Amino acid sequence: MGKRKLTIQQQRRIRERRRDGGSPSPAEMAADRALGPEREGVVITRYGSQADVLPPDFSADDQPQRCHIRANLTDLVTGDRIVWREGHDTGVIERARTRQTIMARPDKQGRSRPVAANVDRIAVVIAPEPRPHASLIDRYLVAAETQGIRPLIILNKVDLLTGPDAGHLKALLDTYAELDYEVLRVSARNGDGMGPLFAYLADHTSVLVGQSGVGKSTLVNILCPGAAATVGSLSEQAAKGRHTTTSATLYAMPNGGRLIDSPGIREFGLWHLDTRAVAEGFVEFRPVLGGCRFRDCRHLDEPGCAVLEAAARGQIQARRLASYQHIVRELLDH
Ligand SMILES: Nc1nc2c(ncn2[C@@H]2O[C@H](COP(=O)(O)OP(=O)(O)O)[C@@H](O)[C@H]2O)c(=O)[nH]1
Ligand SMILES: [Mg+2]
Ligand SMILES: [Zn+2]
Repeated sequence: MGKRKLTIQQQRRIRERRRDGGSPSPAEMAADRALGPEREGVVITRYGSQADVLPPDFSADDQPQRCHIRANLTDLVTGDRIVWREGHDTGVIERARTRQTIMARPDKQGRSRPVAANVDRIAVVIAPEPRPHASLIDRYLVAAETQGIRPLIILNKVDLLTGPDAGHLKALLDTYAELDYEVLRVSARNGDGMGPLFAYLADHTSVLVGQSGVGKSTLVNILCPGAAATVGSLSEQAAKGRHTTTSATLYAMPNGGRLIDSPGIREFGLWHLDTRAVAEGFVEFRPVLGGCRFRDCRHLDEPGCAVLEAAARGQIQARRLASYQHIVRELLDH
């Protein structure tokens, strides 16, 4: 094979990319020759038509390669598995592998925008300060459950746990423990409980969700030594006001775990769900969901509702039912 000739495979690849199916131009052939062989990779961060890429088994010290994204791969996001080819300066992402999961948020027009792919652990972070809203926790739990992911609850800032707040918070967390949610108590400040958290996230791709100020970025920086997530509410507010699309980043934990830090993950919620999916997301509703008199029961005030009856018997916590009804009423209002 001559030095200046493309392999049949390279020619086919170039032809496939061209809308008219014509032969590759000399410039296209030259560009293709400058690229390395196809490799498996993962998207670290997306920047418009480019993305930073690393091999799937990357570690914290590896420098990502900037790659052009082929025009047909419009919705690639952080965490996506891809096939790419190294270049001198800029590489190319050729193909996307099938996703296992996708987390999305609404854009300004209310359309679903993917933000993170292949996440298989979602941790809801709360703290004594800012005070947790139980209904917000429920929202995150439901959003995770509907992805088929059993979420973990992290109580961060246990170093601040004193006085009457401690009892209030314990009662709240007990209600989740009753529902079989794993609850880990940690302090990013003094390192308490970080060992079990590391272990829980090992070999998984995780995201931390939760209110601003609970310590998500601080935790990311401890869990992933190479990360430089911005800590502090001021910078977060500044980022929010800038209206730029803040991009998610995939970081490596030393134990093989991966963590996606996404400023937009706060909006990760329920806006795209129907009432049936929300009810399914309340795990304790599941055993009775088939038992309502009406097949399309929304469990608000319908007669013969098995969920309302279970709540009346004390089988479903009143607070969780109220939370469910609040979410559904909001969805129905849209
Ligand atoms: N006392 C205490 N403060 C913490 C802890 N973790 C984070 N913080 C502080 O909480 C504030 C918000 O943290 P940040 O990571 O930006 O929260 P995020 O908005 O959830 O990303 C910062 O001032 C952190 O220093 C902790 O475990 N204990
Ligand atoms: Mg943050
Ligand atoms: Zn019902």
